[in-house]
Amino acid sequence: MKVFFIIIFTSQLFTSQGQDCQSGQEVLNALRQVQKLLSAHETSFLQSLRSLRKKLSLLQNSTVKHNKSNTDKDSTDCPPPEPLANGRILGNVFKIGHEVHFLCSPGFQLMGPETRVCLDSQNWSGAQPYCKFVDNTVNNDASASISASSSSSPHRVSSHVRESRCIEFLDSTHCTCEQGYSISSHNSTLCTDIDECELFRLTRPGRLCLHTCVNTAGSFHCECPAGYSLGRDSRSCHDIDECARATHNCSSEQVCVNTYGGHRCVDVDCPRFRNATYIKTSPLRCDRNPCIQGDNACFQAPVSVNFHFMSVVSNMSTPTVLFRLSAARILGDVLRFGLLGNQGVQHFTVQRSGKLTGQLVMVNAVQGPAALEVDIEMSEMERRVLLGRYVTKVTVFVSPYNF
Ligand SMILES: [Ca+2]
Repeated sequence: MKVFFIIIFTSQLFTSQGQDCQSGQEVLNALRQVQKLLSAHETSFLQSLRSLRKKLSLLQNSTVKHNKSNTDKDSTDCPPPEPLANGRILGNVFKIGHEVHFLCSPGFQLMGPETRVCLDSQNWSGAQPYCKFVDNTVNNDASASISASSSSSPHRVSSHVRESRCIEFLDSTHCTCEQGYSISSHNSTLCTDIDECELFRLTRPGRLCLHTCVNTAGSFHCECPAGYSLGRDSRSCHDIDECARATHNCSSEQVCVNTYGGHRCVDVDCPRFRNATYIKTSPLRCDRNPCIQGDNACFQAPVSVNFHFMSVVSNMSTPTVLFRLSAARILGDVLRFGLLGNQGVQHFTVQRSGKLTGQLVMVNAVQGPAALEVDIEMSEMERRVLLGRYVTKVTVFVSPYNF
C-alpha cells in the first residue's frame, strides 16, 4: 500500500512540473529526487519485509517446538530411570503402565525392587535400586547361584525376567519363551515368570499343593509344615511318625504318641479313687488292688483303668466312629456303656455296637490344634447289681491342619 501511494504522488509532481514549463535541468533534478525518495522507501520496505520474515520464522519455530514438546511428553510419560551403576536396565518404553527391569552385573547383588512401573502420576513405582558388591569367594548365597547359572545361559538375564527368542517371518516377528515363562504384556522382547501358584488359584478349584505353594523362577514347588514330609507326588504332605522312627525325645517312663504334624510324650499315672489303690500292669493300663471284704467304696471304684491316645486331623467330618471297645468275657448278664462325667459331651457320644461292644463317636467337628479328653465307662451288671466298672480314659489330639 505504501509503494502504491508514493507512485501516485510522484506522477502528480511530474505533471505539475511539466505544466509550469520548467527547464530540462530542473526536471532532471526533480527526477533524481524522486529516485532518491523511491530508493529510500524501497530500503525501508525491504527492511520491514526482512523483519516480518524474521518474526514469522520465530513464530514458526516456537510452534514446532511446542508441538515437539507435546509429542515428547506422550512418548515418555515417566522420566527415563536413573542409570544403574554396575548393572543395566531392561525396557525402553517409559509410558504409563509400562515397566523396566533392573539387572546387576555378575558379582553384584540387586538391592531394591527388581521391577519399577510407570505410574499414572508419571513417577516410577518404588525406590531406585542399586547394585551392591558381593564377595564371590563366599558363594553360598542365592545371588551367587543365580549369577553362576546365568553365565551358562546367555538368554537368562534375571531370575524372573528373561529375554524372549524372536524370529522374523513374513514381515512379522514371533517371540517365544521357555517353559514356565510367558511374553511380558508390556514388552514382547521380554519373558516374565508365570506364577503357577496364583494362576492355579484363579483358574482351577482345589489346591495345587496340599499346604504351601512356592513360586520360583520358571517353576514352582510345594512345601509342607514342620512334622510332615512331601509326598511322592510332590504336592501332598504326609505325617512323619516320630515314635516309629524313634526320633522322639520321650523318656523311657513316658509313652510316645504320634500326632499329625508332631508327637506327644505322655505320662501315664494311675488314678486315685477313695479306698482303692491301683497298680500299673502295662504302659497303658492300671488295675485295682484287691479290696478288703465289705469295703463298698473300694468295690465301687473301677476294676481297671485303660488309657487310649489317638490323633485326628482338624475339622474331621462327623459323625465318625473313633474306636470300639469290648469286653472279652463277662460274668454278669448285661454290659452298659456311657460317658463318665460331663467331660467331652459336646464332642463325643458312646453307642452300643454289639452285645459286648461299644463305640466312641465324634459328633462335632473340632478345629485344631486341640487336645480333648473323655472317659468311657463300661459297667457289668448281674440282675441289676453292679459287678464291676471299667474305665477307658481317651485323649484325642487334633492337628492344626486338616491333614
Ligand atoms: Ca507325627
